[in-house]
Amino acid sequence: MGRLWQTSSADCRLLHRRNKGRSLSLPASFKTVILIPIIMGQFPLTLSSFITQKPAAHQGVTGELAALLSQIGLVGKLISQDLRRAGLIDILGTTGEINVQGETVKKLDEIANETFLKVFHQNGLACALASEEMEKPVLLPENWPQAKYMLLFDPLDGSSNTDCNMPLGAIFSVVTSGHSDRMPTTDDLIRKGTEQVAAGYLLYGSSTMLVYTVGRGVHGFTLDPGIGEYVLSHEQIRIPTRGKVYGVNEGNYHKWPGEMQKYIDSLKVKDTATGRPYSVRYSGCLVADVHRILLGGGIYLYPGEIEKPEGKLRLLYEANPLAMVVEQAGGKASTGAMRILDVEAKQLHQRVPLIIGSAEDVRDAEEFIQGRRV
Ligand code: FDP
Repeated sequence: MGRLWQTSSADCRLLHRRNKGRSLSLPASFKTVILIPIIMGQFPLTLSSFITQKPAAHQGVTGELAALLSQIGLVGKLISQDLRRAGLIDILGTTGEINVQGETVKKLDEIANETFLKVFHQNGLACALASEEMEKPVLLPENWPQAKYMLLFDPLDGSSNTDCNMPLGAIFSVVTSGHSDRMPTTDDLIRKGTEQVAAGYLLYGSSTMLVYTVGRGVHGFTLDPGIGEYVLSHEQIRIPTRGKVYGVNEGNYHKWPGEMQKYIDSLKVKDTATGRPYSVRYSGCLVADVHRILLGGGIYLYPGEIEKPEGKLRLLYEANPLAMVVEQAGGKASTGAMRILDVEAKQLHQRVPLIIGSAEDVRDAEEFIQGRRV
């Protein structure tokens, strides 16, 4: 099968001509998944073939970075397999532990974290790993200096959705170690969003998707379970400049500053020019909510609160990678006061307010939050 994926479209046409009129003794699934797209001229582009066949979209991407992205894909395959059977194999519920964020650890949080660690221990592609689930990063001196990349991730985003079969995700950010003369330390992982070399997410929804950017646009791949490969389904995603949807946990309304309340109130007022009132869509999974907005436009907010101005979401492995993806698709990501990617990172598990989505919607929100609009 590996060879067949490398077949050029000319080869495919030849294959089709040769077999015209003859019935192929191949399983039905093989014909549907592989031959029909070939014959119809829609040869599916897998993740690895996309990276090699679209050099313009991947300029500066080294072989190791391409391999790293495909290993994130492997993590996605392994975790989605667990998620599909989660209700049957006693991996739902909590472990009884509390993580570094003060949150209850779900069994699936632990499994997802372990999966990232095992895959990246084994492949030797990263010299440091940091995760939402671990107070301190895992440094891998055995991989250094060959591996220059460091990976930061939220292994299972939207954990409150685990027990009710709702969407989940994982978010990742890739930075280079920055020093060729010494092994990186924890401090080397604490970097500004603008220093990311790649970022993206896995979405476990009705299908599993890998969406990433290496700083030259955003591409989305859907896992085809029939062939176990990620196939290009969304090339060069562009976010609409304005949407009709907002996503926010409105149960927190009375905890927000007045300016934030006014912005959310404004979204409910009829206005034909901007398409208001907007609809609310909030799943409790940041990846799923941002993915919807990336494709259809609109705004996602997890704002700061009067008692907790830093908000809930983490800068290094949630806000920064999603900000890079959304900006690369033509959108904006802001704290309300400044661009997310310019926020000075001071701590590994630093929190930050996040307002992300269509450029015009984020601009409106900033104007309200900064008191320039009432
Ligand atoms: P969770 O803690 O459940 O893993 O990562 C934080 C996050 O999920 C986001 O995925 C989600 O959007 C948000 O928290 C949900 O928080 P609220 O329950 O406070 O709305």
